[in-house]
Amino acid sequence: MVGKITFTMIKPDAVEANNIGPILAMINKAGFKIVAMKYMRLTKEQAGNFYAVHKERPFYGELTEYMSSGPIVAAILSKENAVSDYRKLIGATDPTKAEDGTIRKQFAKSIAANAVHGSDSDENAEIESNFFFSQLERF
Ligand code: IDP
Ligand code: MG
Repeated sequence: MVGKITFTMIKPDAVEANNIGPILAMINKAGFKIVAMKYMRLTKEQAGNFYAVHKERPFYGELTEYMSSGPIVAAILSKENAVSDYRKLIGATDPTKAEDGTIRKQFAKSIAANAVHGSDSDENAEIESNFFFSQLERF
């Protein structure tokens, strides 16, 4: 499976703005299949564990506060070159720098509330998928 999956979250800003449906439509249209999916709210502690790699960054507190501020959709997606193709589909972290046609260009509100998460490597796609889903929850 290495190279074939990535992990995503539809973040609280996009859920609040009723953009779950349009974002899932873009994901499917780009050729990704949904392997696993759940609708849930992270505690601040869980968000802190998920983003532990960013612990030393100045925005860590803001990020974990924000990611636990409302429900999210977590999902595992599959496709050839899933990680890099999904990073292209979501666009730059800062939506003002994201290209036209990307999810963040269309739906992100700010650099923090930027609509979606996408794994940055095959290794992290595995780690992040395992953080949210058991084998029994994958199809
Ligand atoms: P990525 O989501 O594009 O991979 P990362 O650098 O891994 O970007 O940062 C993780 C998340 O932290 C971003 O998606 C965004 O929500 C938040 N973030 C990144 N940089 C900033 C910042 O400068 N201010 C506030 N939040 C930020
Ligand atoms: Mg990242």
